[in-house]
Amino acid sequence: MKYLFLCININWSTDRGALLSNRYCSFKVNLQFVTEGNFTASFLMFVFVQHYLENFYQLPTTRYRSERKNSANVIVEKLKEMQQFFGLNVTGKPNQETLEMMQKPRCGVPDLDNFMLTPGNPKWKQANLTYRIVNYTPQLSKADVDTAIEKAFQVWSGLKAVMLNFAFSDHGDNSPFDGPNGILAHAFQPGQGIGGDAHFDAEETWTKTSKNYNLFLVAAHEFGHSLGLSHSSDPGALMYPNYAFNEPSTYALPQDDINGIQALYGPSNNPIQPTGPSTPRTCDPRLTFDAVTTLRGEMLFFKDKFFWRRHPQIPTVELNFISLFWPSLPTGIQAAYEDIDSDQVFLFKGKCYDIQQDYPKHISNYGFPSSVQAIDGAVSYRTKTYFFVNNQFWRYDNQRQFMDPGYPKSIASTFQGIENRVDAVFQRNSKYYAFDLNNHRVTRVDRSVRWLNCR
Ligand SMILES: [Ca+2]
Ligand SMILES: [Ca+2]
Ligand SMILES: [Zn+2]
Ligand SMILES: [Zn+2]
Repeated sequence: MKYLFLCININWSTDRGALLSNRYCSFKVNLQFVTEGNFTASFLMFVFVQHYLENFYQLPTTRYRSERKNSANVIVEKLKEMQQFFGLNVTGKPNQETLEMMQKPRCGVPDLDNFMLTPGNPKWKQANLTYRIVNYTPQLSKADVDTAIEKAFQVWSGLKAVMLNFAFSDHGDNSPFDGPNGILAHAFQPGQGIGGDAHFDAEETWTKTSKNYNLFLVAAHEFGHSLGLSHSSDPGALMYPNYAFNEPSTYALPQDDINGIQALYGPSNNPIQPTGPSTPRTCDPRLTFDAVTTLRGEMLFFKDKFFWRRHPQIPTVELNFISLFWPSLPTGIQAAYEDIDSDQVFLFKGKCYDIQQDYPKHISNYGFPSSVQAIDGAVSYRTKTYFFVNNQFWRYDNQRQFMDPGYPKSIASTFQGIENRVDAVFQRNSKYYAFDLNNHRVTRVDRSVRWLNCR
């Protein structure tokens, strides 16, 4: 497998991306990335940050603020803990990336630190796990709630525990909810009384779809706490504190959570140990990308159900679920390019792409013969779009909306040193970058993970 990065003249801009999504195939997505709005270095921001750290990082609460001697120092230290947990640049300052992270909807259970298990590792000893739904949300039918909770329960199947209560209410446990968004739910670690119970903010909109917030996904997360797990800093884990949508019908418990639960309750009795999807490691030198594109000055690197987002002004390259920004986009995007003139991003999967919001289109619209099953990589450069398919490439004229005559040509004949298939292509600056990932060797410039700011 080879990477080819064709890189030419991109204008860095601070503009935030706008893309629009679709089912299957390919997609033009229109999405407003979360911004910090008017959260400048103001009093409001200070209160917001303080509140977050009190809730999730054990910053002493308001009551004791007067007793806080070096309270500024305490806040800096707690901020650093939070930044460390989320893999952000550890500055101790409430910079843009930190504020964005703090504004994401999440679980109400504190993050403490990187330990997978709740301190003291409380767990259940009983053999039969049962639960009771104490009350229901008016936003979903009783049957839908039952189904979501049952399915969430089964995510962790094969375990032992005790009677757990699921409640949608405000509920007198000294952890009040906060209205729509923010904290979605919380749960208690194994123990007497309230131990293992899970509570859901009744003011959220609960759904069984990709719309915020999918009850099954939140319940499955809370149930992990009920069993004794605490938060994981793996952004692909179910026990990651922030909410992210994942398709419920195909949901499989991620490996990080399997490791966590097995550390607590031991391996499965099944001769074949369960395995789950792993999160790609950002600086793994063997990392390959499914597709790469620029987007209004940012760069997006797609891999399975994840993507990295590289912003010119933000030193940390953020790994996210694709679904976090585009809930209806499929995983495994195969190619992507930005057409700067029309300010659109086109994404490809199999024989499909889409430039409208509603229906995916067929790649034959570009003039590909029916023998082309999928696009390996695509990039737009000076009114032309180059499509890479196996060892050949096509050139499409964006203005005439026609495939240029004389194509396909062999990749090797034009792009010397790139003889095999291309994984992903993008453009930037006036340079040409090539990576031979088959031999783990760079043919020009640098390793691919350099794009993720790895050393
Ligand atoms: Ca809430
Ligand atoms: Ca590809
Ligand atoms: Zn949680
Ligand atoms: Zn509660």
